[in-house]
Amino acid sequence: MERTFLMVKPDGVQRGLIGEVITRFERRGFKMVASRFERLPDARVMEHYAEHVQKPFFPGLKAYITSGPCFLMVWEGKDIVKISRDMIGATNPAGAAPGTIRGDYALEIGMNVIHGSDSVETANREIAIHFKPEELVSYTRIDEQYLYE
Ligand code: IDP
Ligand code: MG
Repeated sequence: MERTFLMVKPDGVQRGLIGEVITRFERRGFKMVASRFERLPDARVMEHYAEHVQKPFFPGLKAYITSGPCFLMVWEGKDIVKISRDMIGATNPAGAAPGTIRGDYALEIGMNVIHGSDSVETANREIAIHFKPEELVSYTRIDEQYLYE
């Protein structure tokens, strides 16, 4: 079953949106398999955002993402990488559709509430950056027989 890395960013934590984010993914039928609440250490920020370190917005992004604690999660379910990106919405909340997390709760590209992996390959890379294999919990949710045909 496919897995992805999701993270409520410091603005989402400070604005009390952890529960809202979890609720949306739980109700869709996805299953949380790992979580951690922490302030990201610099080394992991560089690794996580390796593709962006040379970009002009990176200093601001690094200051933002380390400005407070984040809520890190691994979730599992059918097609979760694509579906979670659709649920999160466009990177710039100004263009994010209503009904998406960014479209409902954010206004600015530099304060967009949540991170979600953009491909299965990225998901596997990001999960490995933030979690040890033994931190991922395998279990069956009791409603799976009514989620999957
Ligand atoms: P994504 O989060 O939708 O995958 P990416 O392009 O991977 O978007 O960018 C990672 C994060 O970097 C964004 O979520 C946002 O927080 C920040 N970011 C991206 N582009 C900009 C920008 O032009 N200005 C400020 N922050 C940006
Ligand atoms: Mg990205």
